Parts: sequence; C-alpha cells; structure tokens
Amino acid sequence: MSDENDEQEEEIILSELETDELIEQMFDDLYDGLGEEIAEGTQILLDRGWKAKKVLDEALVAGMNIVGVDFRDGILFVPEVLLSANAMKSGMAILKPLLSESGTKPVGKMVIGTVKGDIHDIGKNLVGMMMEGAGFEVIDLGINTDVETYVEALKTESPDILGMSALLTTTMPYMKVVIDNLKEQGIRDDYIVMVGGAPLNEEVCAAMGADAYCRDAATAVETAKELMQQRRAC
Ligand code: B1M
Repeated sequence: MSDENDEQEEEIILSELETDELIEQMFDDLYDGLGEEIAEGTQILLDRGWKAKKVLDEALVAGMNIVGVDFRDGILFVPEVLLSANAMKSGMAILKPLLSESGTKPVGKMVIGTVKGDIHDIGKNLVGMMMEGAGFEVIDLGINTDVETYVEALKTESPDILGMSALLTTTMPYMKVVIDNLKEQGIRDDYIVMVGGAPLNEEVCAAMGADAYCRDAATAVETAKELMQQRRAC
C-alpha cells in the first residue's frame, strides 16, 4: 500500500497541475518542507503570468500561515517549522529580486537579535523566518548583541520593530538595559519593541517597558501585524 502511495506521490508533475491545484500542492510542499518543489512551483506561477507579490501572498505567505497555526496549536514542532521556513526561503530567493524591482513594500521591517551574553539563536531564527514568511523584512543581528549594536542598527535600518530574544534568566535583564538606553536617547517610542524567550512572561515584559511579549514565533507574527496596524492607524 505504501509503495503504491509513494508511486502516486512521485507522479505529481507540478507543471501539469491547474493553478488552483498547484497552489494547494505548494501549501502541502511548504508544510512538508520541500524546498525544491517550492522553488519550482514559484517559478511556474511566475511563468503563468502571476506577479511576484501575488505569488508571495497567495502561495507562500498563505502556506506559511497554515504552518504557523499548526505550530501555535502544537500540531507541528520546531524542526518541522524550520524545514517549512527553509522551503519558503527557496521561493523567496526567486521572488526577492522581482519584488525589489517592482518596488513592493514589505509589510514592515524588524531588527532582531539575541541579547548580550546569550548565544541561543534557534528561537530567534525561527521568529525571523516566520516574520519573513509573513512578508516582513528582517534584519538579523545574530547572537550576543550589545546595546550599541542594537542602537546602530535602529539608526541605519529605521525598522518599525525591535525584536529581542533571551533564553537565560541572567541575560533577560539586558533587554531593559537596551530599552532604557533608547529612552535616554529619546527614541524609545520610535519603535515597537517586542521581546521573547523561555524565561520571559507578560509581567517581565511590562516591567522592562517593552510593547509586547511573544511566547512563540506564531504569536510574534500575529502581534507584529496587530501593532503595525495600530501604529499606522495613529
Ligand atoms: Co541552553 N539553556 N545553555 N543551550 N538551552 C536553556 C535555555 C536552559 C533552560 C536549559 C536548562 O537548564 N533546562 C538553561 C537556562 C536556564 C535559565 O537561565 N533559566 C540553559 C543554559 C543554562 C545554558 C548554558 C548556560 C549551559 C552552560 O554552558 N552551562 C549555556 C549558555 C550559553 C550562553 O548563551 N552564554 C547554554 C548553551 C546552549 C547550547 C549552545 C548548547 C544550545 C543553544 C544552541 C543555539 O541556540 N544555537 C542550548 C539549547 C539548545 C538550550 C535548550 C535545550 C533549547 C533552547 C531552544 O532552542 N529551544 C534550552 C532548554 C529549553 O528551552 N527547553 C536551554 C527551542 C526554541 C524554538 O524555543 O528559544 O524558547 P525558544 O524560542 C521560542 C520562544 O521563546 C519565542 O519564539 C520561539 C519560537 O517559538 N521567542 C521569541 C524566542 N525569542 C523570541 C524573540 C521574539 C519573539 C519571540 O522577538 C520578537
């Protein structure tokens, strides 16, 4: 039975699918983390006359939304989501130059880094990938990020959002050091500040003066979209 199924799966030729079937197949391929198939599907849609923005929104971002919901609900786990996010990147690699040519604006821009003294980056990377999957431009400062590096990036990149990650109880307080520094410079309110990481919670987030605590990557995406909307409405 499984051999038959394997054969049936091998028989799918993406270029022969109707466009709506191709989209459904791309959702499945994203879910299964199949990068080559996503790149191929992306190219087929472009060849069929779809604009890059439409491919991004209706094939890739819509597919990653399904992944995000199942991750939030505990149906998918970190390794699977990382595979999906990597598959998404294969499609994005084709779309990125086209999107910049056509001047398509990202949903928003986020600078993110793991704070000074902390080298944990799996969660931060996942947040970055999911944010990119949702159409945000993400500038990743990496790990062990000191206040000077954050501030420099905020000034050169002019993002909408500053994201900080900390996994250790000993490094978590550094988030407040960064926020206090922004306050001292009078630039705190120029940015949405979102924080996350295992030792954090809502209370800690409020005490340090961040705008939002995100318990996981899917929440980070939802929160970022909400806060961006609120900001634009002001
Ligand atoms: Co470390 N480590 N580790 N570690 N490590 C923890 C965090 C720990 C809880 C393990 C334990 O003791 N049970 C513990 C911290 C205890 C504490 O402070 N309360 C710990 C320790 C002590 C240490 C060392 C000090 C160990 C040592 O050397 N004695 C050392 C510290 C080094 C340093 O940073 N200076 C250390 C080192 C390491 C490794 C290098 C071996 C490795 C990191 C590899 C890497 O990241 N490249 C590692 C790992 C893997 C872990 C655990 C096992 C897993 C962390 C992880 O990746 N989780 C962790 C135990 C645990 O958490 N169960 C542990 C998966 C990831 C997807 O989840 O990072 O929580 P998470 O991210 C989530 C959310 O938190 C949120 O979204 C993410 C995705 O859903 N989120 C954000 C995170 N950042 C966000 C930012 C946002 C929004 C949401 O911004 C907008």
